[in-house]
Amino acid sequence: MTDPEFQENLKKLITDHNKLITRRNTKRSYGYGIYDKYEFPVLTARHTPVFWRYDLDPNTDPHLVERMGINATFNPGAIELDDKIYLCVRVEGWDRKSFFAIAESKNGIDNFRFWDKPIELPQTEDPDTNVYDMRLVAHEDGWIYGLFCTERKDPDAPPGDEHSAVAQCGIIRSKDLRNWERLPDLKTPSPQQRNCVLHPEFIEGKYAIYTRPQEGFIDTGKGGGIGWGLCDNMDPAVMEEEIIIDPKSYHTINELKNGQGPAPIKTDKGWLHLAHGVRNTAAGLRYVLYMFLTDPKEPWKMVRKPGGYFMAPEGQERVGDVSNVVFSNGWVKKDDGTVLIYYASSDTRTHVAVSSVDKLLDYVLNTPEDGLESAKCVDQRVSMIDKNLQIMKDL
Ligand code: M1P
Repeated sequence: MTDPEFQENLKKLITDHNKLITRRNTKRSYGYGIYDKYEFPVLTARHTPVFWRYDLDPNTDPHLVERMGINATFNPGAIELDDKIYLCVRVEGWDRKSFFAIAESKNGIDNFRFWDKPIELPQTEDPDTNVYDMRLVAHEDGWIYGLFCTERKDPDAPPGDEHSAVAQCGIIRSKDLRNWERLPDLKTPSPQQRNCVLHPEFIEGKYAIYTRPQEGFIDTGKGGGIGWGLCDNMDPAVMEEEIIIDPKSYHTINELKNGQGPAPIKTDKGWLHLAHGVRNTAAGLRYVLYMFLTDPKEPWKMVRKPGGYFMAPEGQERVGDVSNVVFSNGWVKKDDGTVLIYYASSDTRTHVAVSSVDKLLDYVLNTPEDGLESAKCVDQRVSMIDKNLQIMKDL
């Protein structure tokens, strides 16, 4: 005979969860004219199914405690298939291990629902300790690829060092997001890699991959910028040469390191890129998003890069497990030119911001480039102020 209190609590858990995942999302703010943010995060730890977290058997979980809690749902890869938006979410358990799970929604703004089970990621001979930050790409070869970061303990870490790891780019591919084939990890000239992203088209008949080389696990050393290289195949993917297409740079939003976000969007003016830039502060690292445009035929060549950030954490976004962070590795361009930008705040939750290719191109092409010196930045501002004062006089 089941305890009535258990039944009551279980019913409440399920009702509350349903209410949360079916809640309507509404536009929140005037996002500086470039994008609209939304009132609620599209995914939080509480959006994960109740049956992922609780053991619903009253014999083994009589007090209905959360047996295997979820800590965060963030940094999703994104793709549109058959008129639905799918996010491949970095889900992190209370045990600090991340894994991937697919959540789907019809409008991409609300009503995201996780599939019943997380992805059971096939392993290579060298098991992953932790996996995160999937970039989903429908490549012109017909496969959907997922490039992600795989982390394993550094075999050369001195005794007592339980922190150092080796980060590399893991690769999976699928036709339906359900059945995944694991390929060997990407090989590059760099000892460590994070933020690797497959370019959606062949370049010179080869696979092209954005990288983020780094010398150590934390310290990027001479690396730390957005890299680029070509591979003959994906199975295995071997990159002989790697160049830096967007380096880190002194006293900018990416002076410590940066990384490609999702795969770039193709436009008639070139490839639109979203990336993250990191700087150090007395309060710790600050992650913001920025954009740039590269050449339509030679996507490794920078065409234009506005100065400063495109998006920074605001309000509740500033607080979380790793505060003062916004990060994006997923966006979707719809047929009508709308762009759904999925970004996570403070390594805790996932949000959506909505823009369009036209607005993003306007932002990238017409926002002043970084003046790199205060006086030059004042010049840029004063020239706009002068123009505006004239306009205001004529009003
Ligand atoms: O904690 C902030 C981010 O840190 C890493 O990004 P990067 O490799 O550029 O430093 C990643 O672990 C990312 O998942 C995380 O959001």
